[in-house]
Order: sequence, then C-alpha cells, then structure tokens
Amino acid sequence: MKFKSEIKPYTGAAGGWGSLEATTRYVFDSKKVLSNLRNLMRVNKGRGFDCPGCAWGDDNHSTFSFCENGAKAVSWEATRKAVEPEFFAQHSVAKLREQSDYFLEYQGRLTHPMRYNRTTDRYEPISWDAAFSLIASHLKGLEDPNQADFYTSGRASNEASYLYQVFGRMFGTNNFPDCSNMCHEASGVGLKQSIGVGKGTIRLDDFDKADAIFVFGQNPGTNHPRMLHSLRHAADRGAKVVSFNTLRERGLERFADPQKPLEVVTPKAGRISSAYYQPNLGGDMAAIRGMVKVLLQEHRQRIASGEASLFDEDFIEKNCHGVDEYLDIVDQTTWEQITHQSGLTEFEIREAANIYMKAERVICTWAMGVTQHKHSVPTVREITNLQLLFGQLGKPGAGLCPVRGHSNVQGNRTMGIDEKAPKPLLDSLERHFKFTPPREPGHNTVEALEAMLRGEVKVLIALGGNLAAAAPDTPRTEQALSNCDLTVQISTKLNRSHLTPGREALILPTLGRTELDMQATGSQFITVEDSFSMVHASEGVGVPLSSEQRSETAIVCGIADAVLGKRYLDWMALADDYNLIRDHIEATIPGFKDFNKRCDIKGGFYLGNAAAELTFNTPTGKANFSAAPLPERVIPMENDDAPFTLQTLRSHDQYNTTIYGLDDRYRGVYGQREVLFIHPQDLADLGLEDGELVEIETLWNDGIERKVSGFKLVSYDIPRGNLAAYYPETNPLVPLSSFGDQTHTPTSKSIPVAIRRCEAVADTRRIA
Ligand SMILES: Nc1nc2c(c(=O)[nH]1)N[C@H]1C(S)=C(S)[C@@H](COP(=O)(O)OP(=O)(O)OC[C@H]3O[C@@H](n4cnc5c(=O)[nH]c(N)nc54)[C@H](O)[C@@H]3O)O[C@H]1N2
Ligand SMILES: Nc1nc2c(c(=O)[nH]1)N[C@H]1C(S)=C(S)[C@@H](COP(=O)(O)OP(=O)(O)OC[C@H]3O[C@@H](n4cnc5c(=O)[nH]c(N)nc54)[C@H](O)[C@@H]3O)O[C@H]1N2
Ligand SMILES: [Mo]
Repeated sequence: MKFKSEIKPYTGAAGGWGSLEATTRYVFDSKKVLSNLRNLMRVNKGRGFDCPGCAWGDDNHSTFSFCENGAKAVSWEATRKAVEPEFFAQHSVAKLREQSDYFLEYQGRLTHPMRYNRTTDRYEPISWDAAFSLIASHLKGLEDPNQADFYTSGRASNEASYLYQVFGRMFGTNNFPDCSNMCHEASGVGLKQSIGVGKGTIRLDDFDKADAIFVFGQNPGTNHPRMLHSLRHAADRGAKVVSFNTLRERGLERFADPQKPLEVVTPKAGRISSAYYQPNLGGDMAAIRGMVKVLLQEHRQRIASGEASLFDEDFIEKNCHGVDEYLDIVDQTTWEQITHQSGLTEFEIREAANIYMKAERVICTWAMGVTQHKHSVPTVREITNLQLLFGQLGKPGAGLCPVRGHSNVQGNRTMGIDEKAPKPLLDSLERHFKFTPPREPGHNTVEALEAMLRGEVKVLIALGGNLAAAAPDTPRTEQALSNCDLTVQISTKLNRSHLTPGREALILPTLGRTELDMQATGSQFITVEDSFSMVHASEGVGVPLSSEQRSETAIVCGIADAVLGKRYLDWMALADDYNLIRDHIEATIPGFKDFNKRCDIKGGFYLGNAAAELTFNTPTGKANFSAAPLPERVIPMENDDAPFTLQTLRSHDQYNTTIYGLDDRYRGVYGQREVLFIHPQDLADLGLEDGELVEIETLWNDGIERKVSGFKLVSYDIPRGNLAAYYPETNPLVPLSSFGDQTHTPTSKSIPVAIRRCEAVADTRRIA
C-alpha cells in the first residue's frame, strides 16, 4: 500500500462525508459505499442495530441518522475480507509483528478459532470445544482465582458483559479491568463523590433547551459527530456554545449538515462555537476556578448592593454540602496561579464567565481532554462545583454530560463490569444466584498489567479490545501479556494483542453488532446503554462471514459451562435464549423492571438518574462541593523542567487502535500518522522546521528509556510548550506508573517530553 503524504490546511466546515468513499472503497466490493450502507440499514425491518461507533444517543426523528465515522465503523465490520486459517499458516507471528496496525486491520474478519503454537510461532485452527477445554484446564489449575484477569472493551452487549461478570465472580475474582479504566474513570469517580451517581445527568433533548453549552476537552467533529447536530441546532437558535480545547478543532468551529448537501459544498455551514479558548494541557481546572472567581465577585457585589444573588442560594441551601469551604479555596486561589496554570488570560476567563452568567440553563460536556490527567477527578468535580453554584441540576436544558467513548461502555458498568463493584450489586448477585461472590476489590487495567509483569496473573481473557496497543508503555504492556500462561482474545479483527501471545494463546472469532445472531430459539437481539442512560435493543442484519463465528454471549457461556458446569446456572440455555439473561438482569440490577417487555419500546427506555431528580446518594445525602486546591503542577512530574507536555489523541480515520486510513482531514494531515503538532514559535526557538523528523523522549523518574522516532513536525494552533500526536503510535511514551489520582487512568494527555531532530525512522513496523 502506498500513500501520498502531505500537510494541507483544511478550510471547509466539519460534517461532509469527505473521505468516506476513500476509506471504505477497500471494504466494499463495489464503489457504491453510501448506497450499500443504506441498503444495509433498509434490510432491517426489525429493531435495527445500534451503531457501534460511539456512545452518543439516538434521536428518533431521522431513520438514517448516521455519521461518517459511524459509517466507517459499520462498513469496516461488514467487510467480506477474511483472515482464514491459511493466512495464519502463511504468516508467523514474528512476521505479522512487523506489520502496521493498519495492515492488520485491513486483512478482514477473523473467521475461525485459532490456537497459538509456540514451536512454529503460528496460529493453528482449533475446535470450539477444544478451545473451551483449554481455557477450563488453565483456569481450574490456578492456585487462586485472582490469578486470572477478565478484560472488557466497551462494545460488548449488556447480555454478554453481564454473564461475563457473573461467571468471573462465580469463578472467584473481581479482576475486571476494562477500557473505561483508561477512559472516563475520572468522570465516574468524581461524579459519584459529588452527586452520588457516576453518570451524566442530562438527556439528549436537553440540548434543545440549553442557553449555553460548555464543551471541555473533547473533539466531537471526529469522535462524536452526531453531537455536532445537537450543537449546531443549539447554536442556530441562539444558544452559546463555548469550547475549551487545547487545539483549534475544526468540528468545534463550523459544521455543515451532511444531510443537506448544499451546506457541505457552499460556505453556508453553521458556526458552532461562539467562544473558543485554548487552555494549556491540564489547565481546565484552573480555568473553571477562574470563572468561579469572577462569578463569586459578581455575586458578592450584587448582594452588597441589595440585588438578587447571582448563585442559586435556595438550591445550594437545600441540596448541597460544603459550599463555604469551596468558596474559601476559590478566594485563596490567586489569579497568578490561575492564568499560569490555565494558560488563559484573565480577560478570556472573565469573558467565559460572562457568557455563563447570562445563561439560565447550562450544560457542561467533557471527554478525554479532562479525564486523562493526574488531577482529572478534581477537574470533573470543579465542573460540578460550577454547575452546583447555579443550580444547574434537576431542570431541563441543564446538567452534567460526560460524553462516553465506546458504544456500550456505560452499559458494561451498569451490568457489573467493575473491579470495585458496589456492595448492593454483590449482595444482589449473592441472593439471586446463591453463591458467595468475592468481596475484595480486583484489578483495574494498570493494576492487571503490573500484576502480569510481576508474574502474579497467569490467565488473561479479553472480551474485545486491543490491550497491547491501547494500554500505556507498550514494551511493558507487551511483556505483561507475554508473561501469562494463557491469553484469550475474543475479537472481530486481527490486532496487536494477538501478536503478543502468552505461553499459550487463543483467538476466538466473534460476531459484530451489525450481524444476525442466530441461536437455538431463533434470531437474538442484545441491548446497550448510551451516554444518556437510554437502554435500547439492537439486532444485527448482516449475514455472518463464517459459520464458525460465535456471538460474544455464546462464547462467554461456552467458557463458563466448561469451567463451572451447571453448578449455578444452565449457561447453554442462556446462550439459546437471551430473554432468559434479561430476566436475570431484571432480578439483580436496579432500573430493569419489565426488561424484556420494555425492549420493544422504540428508542429505548430511560434508566433514570437520581441526581437529576435531586436525590443525592452520597454519605452526606447532599451534592458535595469539592474544595480541592489547584494541583501544584499539571504534568505528573516531580520537577517542572520538562520542555514540553505531549497529549496523545485520535485522528479522523481511526477508531481507537483500529486504523481505517491515514488521513486526519480536519487537521489537514494526509497519508501519514507519525506527525507531531507544535507551536510555530517553539519550532523556531528549537531551530527546527516544519516537516523535519524528530525523536520524542519521555522524561520520567524510573530510569526506563521511552522513545519514539521519525515523527514529522507540523506547525499548529496549539499553546506554546504543548504538543500533540496520535495514539496508539505514541503509547510507548506513556509510563505505566503515571496515572490519575484515585483512578489509575494513564495520563495520556499530559506526558512530559523532550524532542530532538532525528535523521532516520527507527521503527519500520509502523510504515504501512
Ligand atoms: N471516530 C471515532 N470515534 C470515537 C473514537 C475514535 O477513536 N474514533 N473513540 C471513542 C472513545 S473510546 C472515546 S473515549 C471518545 C474520545 O473522544 P475525545 O475525548 O474527543 O478524543 P481525543 O481524540 O482523545 O480528543 C481529546 C480532545 O481534547 C483536547 N484536549 C486534550 N487535552 C486537553 C486539555 O487538557 N484540556 C482541554 N480543554 N482540551 C484538551 C484535544 O485537543 C482533543 O480535541 O471517542 C469515541 N468515539
Ligand atoms: N495513549 C493513549 N492511549 C489510550 C487512549 C488515548 O487517548 N491515548 N484512549 C484510551 C481509551 S479512551 C480507550 S476506550 C481505550 C480503548 O481500548 P480497547 O477498547 O481495548 O481498544 P479498541 O481499539 O477499541 O479495540 C479494538 C479491537 O476490538 C475488537 N472488536 C471490535 N468490535 C468488536 C466487537 O463487537 N466484539 C468484540 N469482542 N471485539 C470487537 C477488534 O478485534 C479490534 O481490533 O484506549 C485507551 N488508550
Ligand atoms: Mo474511551
């Protein structure tokens, strides 16, 4: 594969279907990508499948509400290319390791269960029964159930993930690391401390009622394109959209509705953000603290002059705890600290505060720019503080909205994929299934990898995902996986995790969300939960590529049956009829009354959110203000002498570790991924030029060298001292021991680094 690489600023609006034809051409046999996709959707007379793209909600107005990147996700899954046993016979694992992630993904769908043979360094076909027996013999041979880890990536259905955790706990462990540990963990932890529930408090139609929407550390144009519709509609009716983003992101500036082709080709595209601020990496907490300082001053002035108070004092009095301590800490925080840490001027912060003040109803949304720092929990809580002062909970058009990543990552948590499961969940499983679940907390993702490195974990089972590439500190992560006695990957596509096998390894090919799932009692549907706590059914339509592929649910049941037999449950009966699984969910998880019946509700049903109804399940029974001081420094280092802070982020043509193509159109990058965005003045100061290649080195305190090289410099609108490059190519730079306080989330958005000119590209594997 040859790609023309160039850097060419993008001047259009976000939202057209731009590169879709190009990126999906390889996938469909014909070039009629869009009509193929439409057909796929039309065939579907039943429930429809949930887009595996992201966790944004569905509005029920349009039947084909589907974005460019959702289309990529669906078409990539629907590829007719297959990675069959012959492929593995031809390529050794060592040879495959030399290939790029793009190459691996491009080979197509996994079709047959495969077992790794160490002697030949190749995967060989194995029957499903033999695969399940191998897993059972390893698991049963462990001295302690905690020597196994059960990873989940957030695409798994409610049904599969529920049974997976029930099985893991019956087996005897709470070791459920998941992608959420690397993602929105801080949102869950922070919101729970503040308002008693770790989920967003708004519903999709609140966007139609808000007067202002503040978007922190998020790039919806690429990662949640359907959110642009909500933002555009809000902006069109006069609501203010205020963006805080370290980079100038096209999708936050202007958006053309792809359903209105004229907009895409003419300059009619609507403006999204009425104000755009570019804080330093990790500077959002300081920026919000600054806004509150301005608002507090105004509040006091109004009271002094006998006017109505600015803050919602009734709301605070009735619902909140700790406001005085919080306002004390706001008073103690100096403007010097605020402007230094946020990188914004006092003027900009005052301007943002003014927009906030004029809005009656405010929504705050956020994503990875907030959650992947050392001080992410206090930052999430600072956003909440701001909203609480103005009573922005429990009213339409207002609230807190962490925008989730994987399409069912929120549902997985609801289903009990949680290494620190709450007591009521464990009690309820114990009562219903009549077994004694383990009570001590299990491993999160970083802890699981550390335990594997120490040789304490022998078996890793992964329900989806690509831990080898998604986790930090790539060489250490790969070592951790290879240390295991057995690694099992339940996957749709070939990826790097298959190429870092344990002493023994299995690849179990699974059906995707878009595919027909036929079981003994007929075609099955599954359910998922979106970012707005809406649960809905999803039923695939595509004909599976191979009769050997099994559904995730059937695979989980197959493993559980081989390990536990019928001691607690008839697993195979559950695999035959998913309604029975939903009955168990109804009996053990709150909010799922009449679950099976409510699956027929078009658009799904709402799980509810206590905080949105002003019931706060916190120890104080109130919403708690957080009185945390600003962190001493935003990069997780003992000294401040790192010349640069690097964030690792997504391009437009990728889904996490899945690389669809090599363009990042809104950022003007074509045919390449190894680029490093840098401020032009920083370039000049270093005596470097656009297009030169550099080596990036992490400055960390454990004596381990972390370097990647051959990254092309691209001048960009980014704060001085900040850099940006794509994930997963830069994961070798993220130290496993650098993670968020209280979350263990790798600090993927604040890595202290130095850069220097390099001549050659050291690592050839990454060249497509
Ligand atoms: N097409 C597509 N869709 C996806 C995904 C995908 O890979 N591709 N991934 C899914 C997943 S799992 C997730 S979690 C979401 C991720 O969605 P995002 O959080 O939007 O993903 P990132 O690319 O990591 O982008 C982080 C954004 O925050 C900004 N940023 C970084 N650090 C800071 C900071 O300190 N402060 C501020 N204010 N801004 C900052 C970056 O410039 C960037 O715009 O998307 C989901 N949807
Ligand atoms: N440096 C850095 N690292 C990061 C991040 C970052 O911003 N920077 N972001 C983090 C975030 S937010 C996340 S969520 C994680 C993502 O971590 P993961 O969820 O582990 O990674 P993915 O790339 O989403 O997983 C892709 C693989 O999942 C499999 N797959 C796809 N669809 C299905 C399916 O329907 N069923 C099954 N069983 N398998 C399927 C395919 O084999 C595919 O190769 O990465 C984290 N890592
Ligand atoms: Mo994520």
